[in-house]
Amino acid sequence: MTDCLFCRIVADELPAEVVLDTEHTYAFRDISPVAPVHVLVVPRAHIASAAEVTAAHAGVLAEMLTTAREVAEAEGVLDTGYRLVLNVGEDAANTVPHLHLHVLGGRRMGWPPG
Ligand code: DGP
Repeated sequence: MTDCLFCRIVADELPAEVVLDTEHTYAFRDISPVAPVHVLVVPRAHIASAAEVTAAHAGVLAEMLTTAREVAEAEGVLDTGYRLVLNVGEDAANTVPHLHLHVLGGRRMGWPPG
């Protein structure tokens, strides 16, 4: 989708600090980090949100999780732990309509989230 922010980042039309680049996913640093490690993992192909996911997306979803693990390892938080967040819809403060997994780490996080 040419008017989608994250599609444009994946297509290298907009700059981003890329952390990992795999066959079906792309990982780059969040522009407004809320933790020392804050990386977004997105599918290269446009999926609007987690609410749009179907069984046909199983492969790319699994790859998002393995990419997240590789990000955690590369960023040095695999052993200390990391949080994976998918925001869906307005109440969850979802702002970008392209599926993205937040990989957060490097500090102790509370539960439940605020
Ligand atoms: P969400 O609230 O789950 O929709 O998160 C969207 C995230 O995307 C938010 O943490 C900020 C980040 N973001 C928004 N615009 C850009 C951008 O242009 N570049 C990068 N790297 N991150 C962005």
